[in-house]
Amino acid sequence: MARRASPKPKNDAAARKAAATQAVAAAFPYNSNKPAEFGEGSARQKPGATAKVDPSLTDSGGQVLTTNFGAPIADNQNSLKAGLRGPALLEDFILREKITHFDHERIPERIVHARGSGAHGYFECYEPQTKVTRASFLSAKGKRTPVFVRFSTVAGERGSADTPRDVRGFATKFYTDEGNFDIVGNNIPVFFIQDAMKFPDLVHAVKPEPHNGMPQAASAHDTFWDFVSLMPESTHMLMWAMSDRALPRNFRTMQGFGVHTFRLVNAKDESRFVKFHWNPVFGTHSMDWDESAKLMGADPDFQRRDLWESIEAGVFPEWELGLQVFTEAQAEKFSFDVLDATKLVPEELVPVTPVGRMVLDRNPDNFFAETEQVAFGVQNLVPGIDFSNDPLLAGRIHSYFDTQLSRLGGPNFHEIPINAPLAQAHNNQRDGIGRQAIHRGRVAYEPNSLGGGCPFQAGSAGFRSFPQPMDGDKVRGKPEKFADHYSQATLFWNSQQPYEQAHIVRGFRFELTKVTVPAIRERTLSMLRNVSDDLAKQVAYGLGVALPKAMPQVSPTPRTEVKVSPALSLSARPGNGDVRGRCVAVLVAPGTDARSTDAVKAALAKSGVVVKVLAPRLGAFKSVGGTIDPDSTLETNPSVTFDGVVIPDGADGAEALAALGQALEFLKDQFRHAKPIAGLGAGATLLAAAGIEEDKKDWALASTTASFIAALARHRNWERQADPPPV
Ligand code: HDE
Repeated sequence: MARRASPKPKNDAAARKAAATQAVAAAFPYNSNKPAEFGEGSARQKPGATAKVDPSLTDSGGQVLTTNFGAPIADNQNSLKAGLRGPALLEDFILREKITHFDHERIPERIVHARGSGAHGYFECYEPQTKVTRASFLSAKGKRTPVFVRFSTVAGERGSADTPRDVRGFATKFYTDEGNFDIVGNNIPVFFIQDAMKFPDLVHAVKPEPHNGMPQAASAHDTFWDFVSLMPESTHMLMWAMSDRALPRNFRTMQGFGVHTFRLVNAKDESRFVKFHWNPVFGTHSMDWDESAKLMGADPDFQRRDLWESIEAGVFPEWELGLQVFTEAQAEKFSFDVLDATKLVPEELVPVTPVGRMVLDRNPDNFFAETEQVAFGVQNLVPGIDFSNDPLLAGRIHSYFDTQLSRLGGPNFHEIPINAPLAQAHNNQRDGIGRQAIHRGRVAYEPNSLGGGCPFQAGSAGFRSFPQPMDGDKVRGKPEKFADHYSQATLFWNSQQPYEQAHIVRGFRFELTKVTVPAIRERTLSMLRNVSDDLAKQVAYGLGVALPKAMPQVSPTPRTEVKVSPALSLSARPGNGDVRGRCVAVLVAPGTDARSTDAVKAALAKSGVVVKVLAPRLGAFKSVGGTIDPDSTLETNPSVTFDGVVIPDGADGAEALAALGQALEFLKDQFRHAKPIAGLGAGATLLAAAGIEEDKKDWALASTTASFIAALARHRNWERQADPPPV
């Protein structure tokens, strides 16, 4: 049918239409079709010398808006309609493309470790480790390898908070010149279970209960404790999970562990066992439970923010990679089985040798593209590193690749830029959803003559599995030493400082109080009796129950060659005294001495501390000795987000703050959470108003800026804490 010419509009209708079009344009002044003068992101695309450079980095600075297929878009505000007030048209491919893409923006979250944050950086080898491994990234002094690290909680969903009581994931991808090597570790060196067969049960037990979807990101509920109290092998891990290890202050002051025993293989094909350790240069630093609970409301992104802001501020998180290397003959003699992931190798038996350092110096450009799409896998090995027969590890070798097939939508996720190896991959795998590589030529098989035999096998330079001799029947079962569930739990308990033991007791008490079924509490207590009667008694007292009989044991004789291992206490790693990146509040009010405020700000800033001056309200005010211009308010900045607090001199300022409940609460929390507090001159009177008594033995109650900074370097004075807290 011939297209009918539209009737010429009457003059008054045409004028109305033009006016309406103008009105629409005026409502969207930013609807410009001029190129932008600058583009966000361009300043951030400065990968460090050793950082992995992604060829697909996209910067829209100065670019025109287009469809996904490159057609320039004239109007990004209005859908196509039949008349200004008429129906939208199906023909609007621009609208449909935009909405369709939006509809599919989410991918499934990780079944565990859903909430995480990552950063780029590099690993630098100290000395060649060629005696024990032929891994290329450990082969030369000063050799740098780009890395991407993702830290995570385990139980919470992607939108949950950063600071629940939980294990933290610590996954590192090394983009080595021989392919990617991943250490997919945790911040605790042991695990809940010994065999991958139990992993889905463990995760189902800890996740929100299926009938009501609660609680989020918490192990303090019946199903978790029901499961673990029926699985005595989890006792050792429970000791760690109830300790301050599960409450790290931030990622950069957390240890990391490969957990399983792996193998190192050298060029002569000699093999040794190895355990991987990450030790933070800033030292270890954990939180109080009350503090972490308050932080979940005050700033659910607390640890993510700390990582991001530290890197932006140039305070680069740093760890040393340490190896515990031992032979198979040594392992035979240990009282425990090195294939059992509920056991660690005490450092007294095998010392940790530092072999390199890792520095995180660049934030991701795009959270989804990098942190969300990164796919770690224990199966990503390079020549010179191999598996042990740990049955938990065996399940993981399958699980990571498998889960990523569905999470990232198909078998080509290795081509997503954050996952792609530095060196180009060459093999005869082809096609599949989302294929990026354009393979040239007609050969996709091996052997071939048409392609000159390429790509060809690497032979002895390639990855070769260590030819470990095998014997034994095909069975489902466990080796004998796996049956000792308590010796190392007791070793952990005996290696803690008294305040750490008190925190463990409180952890168990808190979680088991939330458990509603008395039999589950009782079963857990009977397990704890096998660790320490002292521990079990203290927990039972808090729960108001009598001590049950100890749980029967398969191997009741404690087996351990080490009675106390100081390295198991967080106090073993105070750090290097560096206070850079620590956050300190300076509380002021009209009457606070402006000179004292300026002096303390300057001294803290000089040490690299992030200072925030907090007042009852915003706006500069005239005070004693000058003007004070606060950075923010007490109302907006809860105490838990700071590492310490200073009250500058000035009697009237202290008095004004003492009349303010927020200021008193602020100080009480700082005190309760064992943080450094300084009352300078008359500022000290505010401490008394908050019920904080002068105590000469409390080294973290400072009266000068210098002693405050020294206390900050020591993190916290846990000795100060009383149970129940006095304030
Ligand atoms: Fe994982 N684990 N895991 N895990 N795990 C996953 O992989 C699994 C275990 C760890 O930031 C999943 O890509 C099984 C121990 C980290 O992306 C999944 C078993 C340790 C991360 C998986 C374990 C870990 C994961 C979920 C028992 C410490 C986050 C999404 C056999 C050594 C990595 C994914 C990241 C993630 C399986 C036990 C560490 C389902 C089957 C032990 C740090 O594949």
